[in-house]
Amino acid sequence: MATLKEVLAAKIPAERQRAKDFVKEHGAKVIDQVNVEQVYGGMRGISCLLCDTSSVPADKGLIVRGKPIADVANLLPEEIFWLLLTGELPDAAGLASLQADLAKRSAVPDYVWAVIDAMPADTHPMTLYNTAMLALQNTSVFHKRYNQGLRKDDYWDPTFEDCLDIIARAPVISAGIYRKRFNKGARIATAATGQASQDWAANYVRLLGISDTNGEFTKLMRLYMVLHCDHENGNVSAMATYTVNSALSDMYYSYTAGMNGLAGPLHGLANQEGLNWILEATTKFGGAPTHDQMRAHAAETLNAGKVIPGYGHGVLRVTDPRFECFYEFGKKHCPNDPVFKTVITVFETVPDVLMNIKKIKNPWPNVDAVSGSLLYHYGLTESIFYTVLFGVSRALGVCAQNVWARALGMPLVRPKSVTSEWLDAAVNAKA
Ligand code: AMX
Repeated sequence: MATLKEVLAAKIPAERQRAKDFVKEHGAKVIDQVNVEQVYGGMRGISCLLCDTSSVPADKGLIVRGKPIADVANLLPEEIFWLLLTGELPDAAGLASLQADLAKRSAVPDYVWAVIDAMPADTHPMTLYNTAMLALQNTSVFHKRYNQGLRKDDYWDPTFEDCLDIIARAPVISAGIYRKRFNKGARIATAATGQASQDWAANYVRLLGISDTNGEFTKLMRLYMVLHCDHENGNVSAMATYTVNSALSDMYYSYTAGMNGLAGPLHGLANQEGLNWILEATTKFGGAPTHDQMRAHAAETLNAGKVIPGYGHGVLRVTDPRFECFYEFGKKHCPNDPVFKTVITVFETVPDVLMNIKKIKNPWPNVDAVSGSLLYHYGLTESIFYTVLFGVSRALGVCAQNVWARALGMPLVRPKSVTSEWLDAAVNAKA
């Protein structure tokens, strides 16, 4: 049986050589161009980042290492992490070794809890989560080994070590935050070393302390952790992580940089906002709204100059397949839940409303339009915690991306900015 690290290590030399040869042979070939609109438009659509862990074609949505997300949605998040990193799935022994390794690494030092305890009780869970993660920076293997003198070819190795520590500790930290922030009682102890009988997401459910008598919530959490794992490299959290890591800031600095971006309402916070927007409608109309009431609710939001959370996307131009996976789960397990029923009503009305607004490029739902309703159904009702769950899952993707970035020796990210004056001159020169 080969461990994840051994499988990965075996792949790196060939990939490194391939990248080197590719740049040598094709380095000067033009693959894309930049127009003025893109400079003013968040660099939308410029193909200029390498990411092999996943891709997001506008008409298909998330593809993980060549596999459409719906085809791998029933796998465990640890299997997906293995896939993201190696392009392969683990055998049973490999998976068990990864689960045992994660369990072994999951201890969180006491001082981290003291930091959390010192923060104001009403702090947003994302701030608590990021602070705790950043507080762990002094445990970074990369930081330590870099200071001792590390060859560039070896950067990936301590980055991998930090990534596994982050993934192992993320559920423990976030569950501890959940229990404290929402007065759920004392933190639940992690499994003793060597007793890792549970998978990563099932263990997370146990640590959160949410009752799951029929196992459905655990199924949902496994799915949740898979669906949010990665979304290529151009999104705010992945690109922020990648940019910071390119400066050889270790993964604690890098991952938390990305998570600060995930905390924005146009990105990961949309799952919190999405549920709240639906609950607002049910409160306003005294129950599950009718289609007409939902259209009125949408119009009111838009007229107030706000966005409809969970709808639209920077890249996608179809319904997000991650939405579809959750939607199927809801239809199977909680079709009569009033909040989930409202998600259905929104799906049946809002795209038409948005289609009538010319500037909106994608009227279809993204993952954040539905995820909250399912968590809510199983008793995880504190919507301000939802982005933390997203962040725990996203650790899988950004970790895999940056282990590979260091393995390939990707340099410091440093695009060129231009002044308005320069742009003016460039446009006039073309004219
Ligand atoms: N409701 C209202 N207006 C919307 C909208 C929505 N759901 N989606 C896009 N628009 C507006 C934009 O705000 C923009 O208006 P502006 O020109 O006045 O600023 C205009 O339509 C054009 O936007 P776009 O090109 O279609 O999208 P974008 O690439 O600029 O933005 C996104 C993408 C996701 C930020 C946007 O669709 C949005 O704000 N959606 C709601 C928030 C959301 O669901 N975010 C989660 C995305 C997925 C994720 O990261 N988790």
